[in-house]
Amino acid sequence: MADEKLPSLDAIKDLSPATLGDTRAELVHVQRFLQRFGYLERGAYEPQQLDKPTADALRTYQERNSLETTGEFDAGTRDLMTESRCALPDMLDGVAFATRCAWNRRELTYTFDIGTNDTAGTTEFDAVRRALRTWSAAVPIGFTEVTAAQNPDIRIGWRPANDPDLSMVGGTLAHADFPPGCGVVTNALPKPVHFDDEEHNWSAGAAADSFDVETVALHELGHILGLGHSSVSGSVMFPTVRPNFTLQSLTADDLSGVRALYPERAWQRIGHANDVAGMAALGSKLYCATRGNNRLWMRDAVAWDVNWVDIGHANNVVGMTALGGKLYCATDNNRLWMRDPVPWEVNWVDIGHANDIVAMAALNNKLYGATRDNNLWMRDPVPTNVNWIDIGHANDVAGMAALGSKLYCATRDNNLWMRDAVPWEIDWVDIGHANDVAAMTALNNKLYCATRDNSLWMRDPGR
Ligand SMILES: [Ca+2]
Ligand SMILES: [Ca+2]
Ligand SMILES: [Ca+2]
Ligand SMILES: [Zn+2]
Ligand SMILES: [Zn+2]
Repeated sequence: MADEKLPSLDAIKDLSPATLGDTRAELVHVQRFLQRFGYLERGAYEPQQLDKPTADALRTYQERNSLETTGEFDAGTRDLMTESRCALPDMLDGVAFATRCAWNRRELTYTFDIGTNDTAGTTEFDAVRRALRTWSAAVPIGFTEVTAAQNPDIRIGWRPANDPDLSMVGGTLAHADFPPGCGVVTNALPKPVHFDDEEHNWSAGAAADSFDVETVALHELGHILGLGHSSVSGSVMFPTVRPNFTLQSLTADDLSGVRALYPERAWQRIGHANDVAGMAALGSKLYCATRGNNRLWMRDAVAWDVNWVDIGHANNVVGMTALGGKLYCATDNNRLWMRDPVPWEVNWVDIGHANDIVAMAALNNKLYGATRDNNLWMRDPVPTNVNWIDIGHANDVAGMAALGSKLYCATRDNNLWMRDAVPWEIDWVDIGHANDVAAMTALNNKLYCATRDNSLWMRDPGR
């Protein structure tokens, strides 16, 4: 993006009103402002004169920013133009845009480089981390902090005003860029989130003559996710910001924009599954145990309704999973059982205890169980009685599955959660909804669940 001919906001501030046909040297700064932020095409106007193209650009600027659309340089226009703002344009190629494009993945990484001495210690980084959490709480996007050596997607730091990738000289405070494929600063990674440390004071919270890091970071991270500037005054994505001010939560306008870019993954109904007490998946097959009649069933893991085939008994099941060519189930008498997944009746073998299980999953040679007392446990899938190890919490679980390196669970409050399958306590992240789940499993990069209304569903894993 060309940075020559930066507007002087001081020159704009001192400029008296101008109307169509007026010619004054300082008007060139108004024209440079309009050009810099996408309202006026380079070379398409007479410098220093409020000509027709300049009047049209003023009108567009006024309309977008809820000002009276006079097409003149008036006091209201002057006041807004001289407010501090984001360095990214409002329009591109003369076109206003609410969103640019989305990332083609939903797990992003970031790193910090240089902080600012305006704030104590690294409190500015904490403020940016809070802004990241605000966005990831609103849409199924995850941000993980990594080191600069780990190829981060986003690199965050403070810069001189004359920032080499996009100048922030003058009233512009910060800039970011749009996702790969629709960038205006760079299409390489990492994408920048840069704050001008030279010309502005930064603070954590509202402070006189200072800009709140979290407020500005929230705005810039909106660009990183693909949002453009909003014309809704008071929204996070509105391009201007005042000192001594905070806006640390998303408005309805911001939410509708970002949710259009990153919709929640939907469950697709793929058939029936009546009265399910436990579900597992192995090879290309789904297995389920049914409650009332204590039977075990098998069907193909295909995306349409097919019949379940009865392959034996499965009495009083409270949780089921499959691993390494075996089916496992926990029963309401606190026992754990194993059998081959063959399509005929065989006996289940008792391989130990499994107390108060509500759901089971299996991954990478480990069995996982969630219990009624809201704990999560892990044990080896050996045919002997071994101890389960407590690896954290799992509250109010209705169904559990494992896939890749992740555990998934559906809870009785109809949410779907994900965490790493690591042998220690970590938080579950909310990745959407899963209504009325009776049992859940996973296979070949899909999650499956049976619901209490006897339907079988499938969706993509992850956020
Ligand atoms: Ca600092
Ligand atoms: Ca600046
Ligand atoms: Ca500073
Ligand atoms: Zn911006
Ligand atoms: Zn930069």
